[in-house]
Amino acid sequence: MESNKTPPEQAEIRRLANAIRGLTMDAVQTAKSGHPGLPMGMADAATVLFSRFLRFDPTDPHWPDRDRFVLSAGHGSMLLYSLLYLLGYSGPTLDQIKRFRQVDSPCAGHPEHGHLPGIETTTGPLGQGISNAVGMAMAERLLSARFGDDIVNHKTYVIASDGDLEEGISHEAISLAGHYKLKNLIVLWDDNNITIDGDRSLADSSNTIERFEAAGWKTTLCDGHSAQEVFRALTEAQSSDKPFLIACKTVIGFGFPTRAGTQKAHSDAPGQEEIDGAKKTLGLPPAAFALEDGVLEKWRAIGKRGAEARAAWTKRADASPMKAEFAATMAGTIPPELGRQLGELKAKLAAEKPNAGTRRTSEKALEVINGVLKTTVGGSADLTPSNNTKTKNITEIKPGDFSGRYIHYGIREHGMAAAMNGMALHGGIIPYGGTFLVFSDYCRPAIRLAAIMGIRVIFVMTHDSIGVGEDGPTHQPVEHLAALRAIPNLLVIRPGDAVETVEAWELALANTKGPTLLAFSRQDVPTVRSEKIDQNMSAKGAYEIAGTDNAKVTLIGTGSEVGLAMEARDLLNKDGIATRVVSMPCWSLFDEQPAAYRTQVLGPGTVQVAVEAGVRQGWGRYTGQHGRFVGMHSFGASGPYKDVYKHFGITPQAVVDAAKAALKNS
Ligand SMILES: Cc1ncc(C[n+]2csc(CCOP(=O)(O)OP(=O)(O)O)c2C)c(N)n1
Repeated sequence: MESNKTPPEQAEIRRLANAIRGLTMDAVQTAKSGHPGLPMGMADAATVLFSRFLRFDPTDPHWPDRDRFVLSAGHGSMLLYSLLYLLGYSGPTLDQIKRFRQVDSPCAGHPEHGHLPGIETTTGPLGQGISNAVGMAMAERLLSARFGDDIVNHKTYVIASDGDLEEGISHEAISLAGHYKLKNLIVLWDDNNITIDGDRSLADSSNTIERFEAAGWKTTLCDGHSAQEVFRALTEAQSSDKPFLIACKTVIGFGFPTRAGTQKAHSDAPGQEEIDGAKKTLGLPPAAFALEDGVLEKWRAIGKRGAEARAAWTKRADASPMKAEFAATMAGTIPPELGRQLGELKAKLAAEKPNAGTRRTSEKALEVINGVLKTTVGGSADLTPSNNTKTKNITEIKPGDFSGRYIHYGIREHGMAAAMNGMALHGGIIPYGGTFLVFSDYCRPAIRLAAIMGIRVIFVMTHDSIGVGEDGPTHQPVEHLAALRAIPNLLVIRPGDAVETVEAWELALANTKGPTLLAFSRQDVPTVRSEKIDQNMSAKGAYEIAGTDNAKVTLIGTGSEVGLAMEARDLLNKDGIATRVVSMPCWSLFDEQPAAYRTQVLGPGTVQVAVEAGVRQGWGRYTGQHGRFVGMHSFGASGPYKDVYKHFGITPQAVVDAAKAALKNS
């Protein structure tokens, strides 16, 4: 077994790395698509990392104290697939590698979390992986502070490309990591000077080393093809008191006779001639997918390196008095006690009937949640007093001090969202973080990835409509709810009052299969659910909140417009038009209900009028042919929020008029 202390021999590392190169070339050629350049360029550095430093055990890929490895440049996916195969993970098999990029293979175009053990996160959109890694490193520090170094003490390694570092999100991630002194984060930058269009100098002349240092990182340079140099750099990184960047000078497509060092190596099948030439230079057997004799055995032996460390860890963890707590933390279980306490809060709110912004009730719910759970880690992108995300019972995380549970993300919405994904992927943390709903656009790529991966991340988005008021159209979300509802596997919940707000939090915590976005109002809303009901009524997505016999009209509202619908109902009832109100906090949960339930809620034989201070898109399916929509048809306007509502005709009277018009036409 190779130890970390054994400096690598160049010839040996090259021989091992060439196996990655061979598999990559053949897989890309067979698929007639893919990206050989990065795996061939970074094969040597990755081999040093995996054979000397990375702590992992293919027989237990979910070992909680393993080092995390993130291939941020997901286009180089064959690097990861080759490594997982060579190291002896349960997948991919060689056959699956031969079917790289085919629908029946887990070796997807870009690494997909959940397709294979060892893929710690889904990457492909550049910049996301390195930003997830910041969250993973943060999660490790937080759990280490709670459970001790004996149980949690590992590193997060990243391979990042020029593209990763040119993306704006990398700025947010790098400065976050530097600020919080995430010393366990080590980035290997594939410094190959090549992007798709050509030389990096076409579009970028920034000094990457100085950029990282300015953000509070330590850095070093190395020849990414020199085993000794990479070993030296990684050794230096082990004892750093800051996050660490290793700039690995490499040649893209190392080994290709004509494409190496050029943008032609970046992607696409290189052609058989190029492959034959590369195999000859590298000393690889000419047959497709063939490895040099003895190389697979060598790699498999490397795959066994971590077994001892894992066994020792298991012994320590088993003997720890915190064993059960650690297991429950990593499993992310929610104790029944929380349900009981949230039930009490619901009952209290139903009795007290507060007239308050749902963001404020959200804080009340969070206070209960943070009191019972130790796994929640909150934060905000510099809108803490507005998002109401910091409860009194949790303290702030400070640079180098991870005893707290609240992160000041700074004005870094995108970095925050991606870091939250990283924390959820790491395990042991339920992250929630806030900004204004209008800035969900700044988080969207990370929200989308959370939805693809199916991870529990809770986005707290307050100021959820023109109810923002004076800040005006730039700050008033209009199309955002529609745009967010378009993301598959994202629960978008817009609770209508205090009681539904508690229910929304319950649903978000219970949703372990994907992210949840909670949209909360800035402005005060009345409590409509004043009856004590133990059941989580929001769980079905929509329900009748106010009924009547022989209804002619069904008003459907979400969020702050539920109260408005209730006012309209009073007016209609006064006019002798029997009207019921449906609260619809979550479309996608409603869509999952049996047809009979949906029909009954939407009110067969009534006309439907939906009211939401957002755009109409999508509402047609609930309001039907004769139904109406009262909402926004343009961007908002600056003014006191009540005036803005009036200005855009989102009023109880407008709803009444719409209902009467709909009845006339039906
Ligand atoms: C957000 C995002 N934009 C664009 C792309 C398309 N793309 C894939 S790789 C790449 C850049 C290639 O340059 P580099 O990152 O240096 O990788 P290398 O050529 O060294 O493999 C681009 C623009 C992407 N994957 N993600």
